[in-house]
Amino acid sequence: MGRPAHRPPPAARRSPVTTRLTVAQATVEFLANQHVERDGVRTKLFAGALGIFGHGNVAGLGQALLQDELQALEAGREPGLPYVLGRNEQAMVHTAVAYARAKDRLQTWAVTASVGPGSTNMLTGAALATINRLPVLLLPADTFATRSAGPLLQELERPDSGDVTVNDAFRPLSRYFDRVWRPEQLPGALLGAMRVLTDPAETGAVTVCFPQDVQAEAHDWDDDLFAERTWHIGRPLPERAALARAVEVIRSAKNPLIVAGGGVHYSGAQAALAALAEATGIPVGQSQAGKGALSFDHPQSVGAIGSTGTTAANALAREADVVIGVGTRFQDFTTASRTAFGNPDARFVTLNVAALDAVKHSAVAVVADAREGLEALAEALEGYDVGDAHRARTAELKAAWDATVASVYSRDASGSTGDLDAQPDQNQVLGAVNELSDPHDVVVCAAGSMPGDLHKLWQVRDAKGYHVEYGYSCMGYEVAGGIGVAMAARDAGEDRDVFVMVGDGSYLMMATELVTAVQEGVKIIVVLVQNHGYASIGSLSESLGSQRFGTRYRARTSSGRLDGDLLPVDLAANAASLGVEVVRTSTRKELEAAILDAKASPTSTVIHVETDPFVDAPSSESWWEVPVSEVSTLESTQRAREVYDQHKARQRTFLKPSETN
Ligand SMILES: Cc1ncc(C[n+]2csc(CCOP(=O)(O)OP(=O)(O)O)c2C)c(N)n1
Ligand SMILES: [Mg+2]
Repeated sequence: MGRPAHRPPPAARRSPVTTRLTVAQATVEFLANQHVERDGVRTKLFAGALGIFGHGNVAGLGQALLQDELQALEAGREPGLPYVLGRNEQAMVHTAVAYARAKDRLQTWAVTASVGPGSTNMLTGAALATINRLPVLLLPADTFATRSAGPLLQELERPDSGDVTVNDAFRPLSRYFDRVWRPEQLPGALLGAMRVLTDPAETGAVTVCFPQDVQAEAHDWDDDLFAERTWHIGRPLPERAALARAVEVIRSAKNPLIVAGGGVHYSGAQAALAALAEATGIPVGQSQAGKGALSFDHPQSVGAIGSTGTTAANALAREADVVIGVGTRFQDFTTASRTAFGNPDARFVTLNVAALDAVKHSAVAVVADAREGLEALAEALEGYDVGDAHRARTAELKAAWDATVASVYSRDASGSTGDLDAQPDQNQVLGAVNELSDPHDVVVCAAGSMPGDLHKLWQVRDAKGYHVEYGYSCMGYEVAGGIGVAMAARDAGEDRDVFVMVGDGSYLMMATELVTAVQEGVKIIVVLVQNHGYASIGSLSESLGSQRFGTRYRARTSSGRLDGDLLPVDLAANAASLGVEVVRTSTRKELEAAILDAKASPTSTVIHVETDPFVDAPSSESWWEVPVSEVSTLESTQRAREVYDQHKARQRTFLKPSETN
């Protein structure tokens, strides 16, 4: 008798081939087999796993990573998920995120931490990743799913709930959050995590929590879970009608300005941006994440924009009738707290892969990949030109700013360098590093006074040459992030020195990863700027009438205040104790020699520079909103409030729809 046609033949109903592994072993095996592809180039999604072990992951994921490493050694191949030991969980996330940024979000790391404080140490890193739209996979350990021995060491007990753990704090910071209570949930959790990590519009911190008993539990896994899998990173095309709306607004512009953000880099859209700017003459200002989208000497590049912008970009922003955002979040530093764009009738056209960003400021939104969008715009704008007058104005403003940079870098019009035996101020420190580094070297920074100064002054000559984390501006990112950038360059076979610019405050917050750099043989050059406290917050405090209160590292005196001598702190000795080369410099000549020596050295160096904290960078002719006390007994505060009110009056709402303007 024949088999009914609708019944599949027996072979297709075969039971799946399974392998018995722990949840942790299966996770490592799965992650090792994930790949990404964009523009025909395919790479592994995970460069490896950063981790610190403790109870919660030492026996689960720790055992799985050990097994992976030993099996690879035996087989004479690379581990599926190479393991790197970090020193602080927050720092490990910074390293992973910096790596992902340097790799244009095409590769990242998994980060494993022990239960409790090891895991919650990663919260700051999670926020940083999500805010900067950079992918990282966090694997916090969690309390027992079985609750067999609760409460555990480091377990949060709540009288109102039995299923909340400290890891629930990751939920608002993560773009995807899951917890694997049972082995059967693992495939869905991992696939969901990969989808978000590799989606350009959704990416950020992705958190999958692993209860420690579940990590060690065995299960028969369908082998298809471990098949090589490729996640294709999309380049969404602009919708035709949206493009037409954008083109109509841009064609009406007399003096438009482009604001380039990090999305230009992540999309690899630098050449498309340059082509559009050249063809139309539209000048390009850059956010912190977007800096380097055009080389500093490109005729249409007017450098940094906003609170820490150049006078060139900010003058053009004040006058612009159409502002074209490309891959930018329009954060307050970029918009000078919504005072940068001075024309009350300014209209916005925003190209962004994320709808969240594309619609900001009531823009005519084009939701698309930056490269695809720019190429489509260039084609549709054929024949449009800003005209000779606007091109000449751009060139004139740009030349004036370049002269300002040359003068604060201490190179006057005759090329004279000034007194090289003097103590450098911070502008001269940046100038020395800028001029003595190679074009393809990378400068890394995150918090303090240097990010703003770098944004204004640094002359970027290579698209990957500028890496300032200013979404979260997190003190402590610098050294850890520098290691991520250096590892990314190493893995890409690129010869780049990485200059980590770090203030004494940030250094004290987290210099721990210098040890990791030594362990891994990763070379970074740390320029440690010693100004005995918070120059940035000190000058902000002064401008707000708060008299630099609590911003100097000074001894407490009998007056009860922190106004005594400088503290007997020796950060150079501290760095040397962590195993790196250290050079102390107190003059510009010594600094320049140290930079060249550090470049020539194969290992990491910390260059300790004493600087004058009271020499500021040149003005941006801009503002940043930090509210000042409305009432106060202090005259300094009252005066600052008056200035605040004047600026505040210039702030715009951007509620007017650009389309109907
Ligand atoms: C983790 C963290 N804490 C606090 C701040 C607020 N903050 C921003 S800059 C700064 C001081 C930085 O001091 P330092 O690294 O010495 O740089 P400087 O201001 O002297 O250039 C502080 C406290 C921050 N950005 N990140
Ligand atoms: Mg300082």
